[in-house]
Amino acid sequence: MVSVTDLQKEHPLFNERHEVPDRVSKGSHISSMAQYEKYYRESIENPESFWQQRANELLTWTKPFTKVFSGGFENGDVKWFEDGELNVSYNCLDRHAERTPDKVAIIWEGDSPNQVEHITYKQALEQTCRLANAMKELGVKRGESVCIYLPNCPTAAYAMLACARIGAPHSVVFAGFSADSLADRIRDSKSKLIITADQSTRGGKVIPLKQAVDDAVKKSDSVQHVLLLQNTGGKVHFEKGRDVWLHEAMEKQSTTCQPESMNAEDPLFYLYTSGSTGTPKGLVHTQGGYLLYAALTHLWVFDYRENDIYACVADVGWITGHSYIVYGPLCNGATTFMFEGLPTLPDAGRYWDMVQRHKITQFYTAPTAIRTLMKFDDTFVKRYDVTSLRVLGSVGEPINPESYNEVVGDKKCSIVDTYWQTESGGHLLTPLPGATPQKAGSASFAFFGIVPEGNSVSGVLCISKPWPGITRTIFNDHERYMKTYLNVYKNKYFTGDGVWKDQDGYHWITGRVDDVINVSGHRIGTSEVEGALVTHNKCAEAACVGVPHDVKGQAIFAYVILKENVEETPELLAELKGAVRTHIGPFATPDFVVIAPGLPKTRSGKIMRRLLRKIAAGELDQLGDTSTLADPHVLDLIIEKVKSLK
Ligand code: 6R9
Repeated sequence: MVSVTDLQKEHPLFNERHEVPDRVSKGSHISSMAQYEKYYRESIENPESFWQQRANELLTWTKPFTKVFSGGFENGDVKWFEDGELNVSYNCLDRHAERTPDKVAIIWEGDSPNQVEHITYKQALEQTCRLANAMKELGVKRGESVCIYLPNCPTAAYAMLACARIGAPHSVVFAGFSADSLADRIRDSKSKLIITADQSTRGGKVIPLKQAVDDAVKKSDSVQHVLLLQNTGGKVHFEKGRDVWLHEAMEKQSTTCQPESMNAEDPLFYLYTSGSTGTPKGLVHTQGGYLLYAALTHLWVFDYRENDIYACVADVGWITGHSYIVYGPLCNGATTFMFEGLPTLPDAGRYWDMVQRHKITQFYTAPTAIRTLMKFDDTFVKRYDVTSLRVLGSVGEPINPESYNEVVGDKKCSIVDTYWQTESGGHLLTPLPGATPQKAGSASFAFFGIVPEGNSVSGVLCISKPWPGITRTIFNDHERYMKTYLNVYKNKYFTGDGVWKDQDGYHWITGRVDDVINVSGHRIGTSEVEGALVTHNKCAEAACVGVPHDVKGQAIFAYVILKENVEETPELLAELKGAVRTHIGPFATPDFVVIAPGLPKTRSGKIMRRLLRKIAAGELDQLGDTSTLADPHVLDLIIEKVKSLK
């Protein structure tokens, strides 16, 4: 087990703190540790008054709530503002369009730096209303889910907000998922409508979204209509009666649409995520608590101020895009930047070119993108003027922020290493840019209302009090919700991550303690990849583990057992990788596929992944206890095989 001393060795900067730059602290929402501590205490000792005040300051309610909080972890019946009503799209659009109609709500950049759009609050509201009306005409009713499978473009934001406007929970599926994964999600959420595009282009490559939808619809029986965005203009199959061009459907609609008054606890969206076992889970987030949590964390963690240009370069298909491209920033009336291209195109200076051109003040990305860029030379940053930046945010994996801060921030920015999950709706552990002295590699302290508890024996991270943004259930499977999150440790929410707290109270995340692999910040369940591999008719069994990777954080290492009399060939290895691409999507493709002579199993037949992980990482001196193996000889054969490949 990792000890604090090991960690100290691993992080030579464990005890070194970087003070907050004055230019960031001055005028910030939370500008000292004393202020953080005061508010934090209040949020824990008196949560009702803390959240009541924020809910009234940040949100506009159609019916005010009288009750702040009820329920708990014991029965998994957490409720926030349960008798309040509001409309999320009203909060994100109308009230800003009334006050500042011409303020830019969304800046979008496509694959090429020449593709730039500025969309004002007034325009965003009108487009959202037209789309909401079009969805109603196609028969979508309050409470019925809509699947969104779109590139990272303004239409995706309109689609989410249009769903929110009419009270239809959306299920956004990342456009990098394959037709099979899309079909699984449609089947589970029973969506009647899918909003998609003909194609998208990324790095000049065409991605056939409509084709994937056509294939997915064949495997699911709920879909009645497909609303189709003409994006590239490429030729696609068009099924009369089912498919409808989005521009035609929107053109004839009114630019106003009455927002539904929704109960705070009604579902706002489902978002599917991988766990250690079974099929992806449709996590349910609510209208009131989720929106408040996304808005408050956006405001304070990025220290958002009125004239900032805030950028999060994630994709709306992930929770980061939901909370920190769309809901948090728009609820706060911010200008939010959306990026559909690649960080390395036309060259590795793309992000910093965008920062210079748009005068971006907060920049939020995943460490993997920073690591990729740091492989290139500094001049890709240095040739641009990035002095508009105040806050550099990071999410998805631990980051060593040295290079991010020194090269990009020139030590004049604060780094916020934000630790959180799809389940949490927003940040759980994070520095506050104007207040928290940085320790490189630590997500530092709890956000307001969050009570982290490291179990001192195993070092797992649990949270002991409900917060407004927590997922309320797994769609259609509350039992699984209880089992996965709330019944693991009594009366606590279990994150699935390991953690250590140092003598100064800083938290250090040590990674997943379950069979979830984190590739470039994307969560992938080992069981899903294994399931995809065994669909190949020559694969008998598979076991996947994560191995450390310089750029991606972790890479997938797959051990495959072939059926009898099947020979290993380079073509077969390529086909096995292809099976994962087809069943999940290209981002889940294993970096290594090794045909193994067997798998190390206990006498009760459980695969000992711990051993497979050590072998994959080349840590043969750390195999530890192997006495429970049914056939210890298998281990030598696997080691021999892996060695022969290196
Ligand atoms: C927002 C998001 C969640 C998992 C989480 C943890 C890892 C996220 C991290 C981090 C270390 C950070 N993770 N942020 N690990 N430091 N700052 O990424 O959601 O896709 O659900 O992944 O990502 O393992 O449990 P999601």
